[in-house]
Amino acid sequence: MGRGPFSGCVRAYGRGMRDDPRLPTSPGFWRSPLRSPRFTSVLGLVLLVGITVLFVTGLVSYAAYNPGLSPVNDKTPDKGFLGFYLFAWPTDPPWLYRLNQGVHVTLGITLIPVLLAKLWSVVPKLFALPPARSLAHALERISLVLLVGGGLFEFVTGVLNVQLDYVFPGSFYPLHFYGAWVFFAAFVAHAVLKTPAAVRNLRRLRKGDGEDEGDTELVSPRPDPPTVSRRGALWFVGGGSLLLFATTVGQNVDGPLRRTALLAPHGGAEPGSGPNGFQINKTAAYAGIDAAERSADAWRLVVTGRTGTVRLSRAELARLPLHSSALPIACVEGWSTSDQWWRGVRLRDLAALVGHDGDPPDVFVESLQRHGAFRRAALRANQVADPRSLLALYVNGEDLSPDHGHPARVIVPAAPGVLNTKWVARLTFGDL
Ligand SMILES: Nc1nc2c(c(=O)[nH]1)N[C@H]1C(S)=C(S)[C@@H](COP(=O)(O)O)O[C@H]1N2
Ligand SMILES: [Mo]
Repeated sequence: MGRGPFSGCVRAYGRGMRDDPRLPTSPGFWRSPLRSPRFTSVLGLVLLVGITVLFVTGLVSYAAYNPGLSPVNDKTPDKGFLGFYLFAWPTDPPWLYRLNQGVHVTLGITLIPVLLAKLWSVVPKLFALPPARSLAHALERISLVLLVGGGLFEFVTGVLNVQLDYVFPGSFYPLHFYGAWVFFAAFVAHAVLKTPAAVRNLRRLRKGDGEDEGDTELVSPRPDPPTVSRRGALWFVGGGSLLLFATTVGQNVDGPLRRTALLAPHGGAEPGSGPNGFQINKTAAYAGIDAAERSADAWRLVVTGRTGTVRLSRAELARLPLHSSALPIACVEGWSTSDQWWRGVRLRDLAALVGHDGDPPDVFVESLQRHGAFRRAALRANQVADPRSLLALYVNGEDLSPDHGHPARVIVPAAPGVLNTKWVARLTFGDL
């Protein structure tokens, strides 16, 4: 900094802003007696665990799409080395994606009050002057911008996607994926710096003695009289989380409990109250499926493989050996069904029809649908080979309804809903 009269003026001005309790840049502006390193520590440690679980389940969810298999599965094609961890998604246990995504979305929603309380508890630091005391302090504050901005961004994009159903057509995945890496990098740096003191604060809190450690600037120099204890405030935050949890988690089970999911788009009354009686993601009308194209006269399944192409009517498919599997639908948006009883032709038997006996390859699945991100999908050889993987014609003892994918749909154990293509028209077997 220069030494001229101007810099003296800036310093005096800065001091004024720090001392005038009408301005948020002054510690005296912040009156809540609740703010303290301990209060922040408790919330921070909850987020340390919770956000780590969110990050891991989020990355796992991306792997479940098998994005490395085919560009049609990959909603984040420019990821580069950030895809280093991808692996071939297994088919066991069959509830794997249901659990992963249920945890990811339910926990994310449950943590919202904790995140907001944590941000509230440190907000005076956002305004603290001087903006930077040293290079290290400047770097720390920049990392906090990434931390707070990244955290808000991830929670907002996640909630909007779940609640408003693909509000960012095509772009939710890259936004949420890259946002997660930025956020988590800042989060790790922050956790390394802050966790030791937070743990010590929590120990002292349990023992009820000792001084707070850490950012004493969090403590208001002229607190208002307390209207609620810190413990009471923590219960309030926890109660808010519990309420969100209780009104969300029901979207993962069929039956009357689903109605408890008051805040979830797939809670409440079952949209699939028709013959098949379970949740529908996109209806046939929404996907632009023409009833005439599904009719017995018009529809043929086109199966292509090593030995050429066969065309099968629905009646011909129904005369092939049929098998049953009890499998859920589990959507990336965090809702799922209980097991449904699917009946149809094994994918590996269809592979065998076109020359892939014994050791089936990958398959590329295309639907009648003409537009939309999920009209086609690729499945890996391990998914095709699993005897529970079906091209289903029936569900729960009835013909598939138009909304659940009539004439035929894919159902694969442990796969995300996105890979269970409805209104299938074409299967192309071969290594992708
Ligand atoms: N052709 C096609 N198949 C599709 C979709 C789609 O939009 N088009 N949506 C997928 C998604 S995201 C999910 S969660 C499941 C939902 O199946 P359901 O509507 O039978 O419950 O279907 C999948 N199959
Ligand atoms: Mo989905």
